[in-house]
Amino acid sequence: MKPYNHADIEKKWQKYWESKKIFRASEDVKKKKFYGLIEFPYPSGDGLHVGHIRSNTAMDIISHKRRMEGWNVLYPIGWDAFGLPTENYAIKTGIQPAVVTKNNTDTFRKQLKALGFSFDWSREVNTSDPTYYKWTQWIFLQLLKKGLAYKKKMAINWCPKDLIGLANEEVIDGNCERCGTPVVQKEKEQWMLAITKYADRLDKDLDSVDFLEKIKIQQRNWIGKSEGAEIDFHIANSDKKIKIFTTRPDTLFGVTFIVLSTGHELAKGIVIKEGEGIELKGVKAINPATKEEIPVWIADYVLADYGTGAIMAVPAHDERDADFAKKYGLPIKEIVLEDKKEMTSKYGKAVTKYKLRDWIFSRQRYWGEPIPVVHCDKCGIVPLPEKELPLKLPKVKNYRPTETGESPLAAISKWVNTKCPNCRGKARRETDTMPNWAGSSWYYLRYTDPKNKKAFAGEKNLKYWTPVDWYNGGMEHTTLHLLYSRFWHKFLFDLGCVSTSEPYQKRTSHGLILAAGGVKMSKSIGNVVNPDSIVKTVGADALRVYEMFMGPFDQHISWDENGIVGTRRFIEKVWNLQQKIQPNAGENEVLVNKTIKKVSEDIEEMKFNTAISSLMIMTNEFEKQEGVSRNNYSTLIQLLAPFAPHVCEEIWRSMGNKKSVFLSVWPTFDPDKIAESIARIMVQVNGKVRANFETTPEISEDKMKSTAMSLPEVMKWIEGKEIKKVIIVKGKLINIVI
Ligand code: ANZ
Ligand code: ZN
Repeated sequence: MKPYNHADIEKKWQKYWESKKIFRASEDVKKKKFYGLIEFPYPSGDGLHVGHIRSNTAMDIISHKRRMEGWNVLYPIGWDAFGLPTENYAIKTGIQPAVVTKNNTDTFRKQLKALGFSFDWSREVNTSDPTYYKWTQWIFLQLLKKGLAYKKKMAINWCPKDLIGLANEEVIDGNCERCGTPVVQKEKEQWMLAITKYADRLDKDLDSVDFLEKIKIQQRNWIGKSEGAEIDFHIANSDKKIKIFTTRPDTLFGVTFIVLSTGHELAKGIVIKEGEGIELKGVKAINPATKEEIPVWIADYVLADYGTGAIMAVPAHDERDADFAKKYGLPIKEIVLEDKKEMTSKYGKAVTKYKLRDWIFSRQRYWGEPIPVVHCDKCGIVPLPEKELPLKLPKVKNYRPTETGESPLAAISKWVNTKCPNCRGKARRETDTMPNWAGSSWYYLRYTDPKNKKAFAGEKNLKYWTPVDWYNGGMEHTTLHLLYSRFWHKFLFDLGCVSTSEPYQKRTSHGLILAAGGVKMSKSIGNVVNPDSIVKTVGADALRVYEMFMGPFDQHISWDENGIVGTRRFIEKVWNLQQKIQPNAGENEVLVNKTIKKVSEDIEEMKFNTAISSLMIMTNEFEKQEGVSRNNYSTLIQLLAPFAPHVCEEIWRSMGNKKSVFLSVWPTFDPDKIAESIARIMVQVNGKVRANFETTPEISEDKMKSTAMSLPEVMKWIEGKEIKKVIIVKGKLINIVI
């Protein structure tokens, strides 16, 4: 047996897989398809982060398992390449962002390839490539046509020293990230996308998808659907009225005053101090239920852009109204609640409001998709004809936004001054660019047909691959990217371009990898782990296995150097077992069947750490045996292959197999072989079932007790409580009495 040389093995099989196109996906209608997706990386100058490796490996494992189960798998990769860091780097160095991006993607590609991910590299996309953003611009034009893209005066973050508009992420504690000057708000016309038109469907359709509950909750809260009523309060001695929004029409008899937001039209020109209120003197509103005249106040606890920007105050039932009433000596009236429905139909109109706001869709920056419209004095805003797409970014000398706050594109008169496509008269190009969320809103569609020149993707390919079957990504994208792309997808669905109304059937999320000590990895602290050096010293397989073993996948976890040493040793053990293969060794049926079951189920539930630990147990058991059957060892290699692809491919082939281990069939287990060896223990707290776990029927009472008490679902109930009694029915049930 050769010694385990990870460097040679890893290079060898990476080359082999690529040349044999093993992981290329095809639109094979005879096969069932699986589309697994990870969030494509932003190719920053820092190179690949160990966090990328964690999420990529997870979906790689799932993709491999699916392939071995006979599915036709698409696992694509690309670059979310427009964005601020690249642009800021260009400002600093003068190097063109396109060049910076090329260098960075080259580095990322090399790093990802060195980890052996089974991406279909032939489908690589890059959002900053004109052949890609042509279609981002095309989708924008469709939104414009349908009235879903519009211009509105909005406040932007403005640094009065640097004279530039700042993105939200460049404002740190209210100050400019570059110079520390307090940021002010500057009014500017912005492009907006009317995502609020889809608020109802974005909320409701969450019922039809398999997203983690916490993801659904976050999206629902963000959309903020609220069912209530609008009620008119007439102004005494005037034909004017104030429309309010309430979720509590049942409290109408307890209304003792009205509060307007500072942005309300009746409050125009009135300035108030933060946190304070002022009465709108000489104006009284009439409570439609009691006919009483009540005062009208202005205060900033009422938001201008929610509901109607005005409320009916019920200090007896609402805390903020109560605080306000006490502060300004306003009456508090106790009442009996009425029936909500009745009150709504008698005084108001039933309405649904959303917290969601329209999406600000322009930036005064260079490195983004140019918005494909021109401004004509005669015709107004005129979209570019589709045949003129892509509208390419011109080269500029200076990447800094201009001193008026316009994008650097505004300074290139040759590019800006153009002809109106409508009247052929003089016109100016739009100089705003799209935000970095544009290209990522539809990239998963482009993967299905990345080279298509006639459409963003062909109908057949879209129909075959969509929806994405499983999308894993960061929790931080729940209310931005994930929501934005659901919106675009629904819009494309309405246009008839895609055949499903949701882009992603399933969405899961990973925890972050932190530096040792639980702090964020950052260049300035110098605690960033460099994957390249780990791949070099212990190998990509050891790194992959470590990242899957380091802790529960959905939790944040700190880096631990020693852990890598441990996983490397595990891989060496598996390697050395080759010596133990004996033609006449017995089969360890119970262990093998149990491990197949455990690993198969754990992968589906993203419990990669426990899957690996059962493979470690299997390996240790094999080590103790006098010999290992070829059959049993093959199973170990197949189960481990998705985690540690290179070393398993090497072993598999040196066992005489002619084809890749990934073309072999995923092992299945025989339930009869393990039936008697598994017991499911119910865990009760005070007689109520709170959890259960699987074990062997022979488990000792002590072990039953300690296992039950260490389950998080149980700990929650017993923590800090005195345990009075523990009742055990061996092999069946444990009841903890507190
Ligand atoms: C009377 C009332 C009585 C209210 C009561 C609440 C409790 P959600 O669920 O968030 O939609 N509200 C309405 N518009 C507002 C605005 N622009 N700024 C701040 N508050 C506003 O909350 C709806 C409730 O928030 C509304 O119902 C209104 O106060 C207030 F016992 O009306 B309620
Ligand atoms: Zn014109």
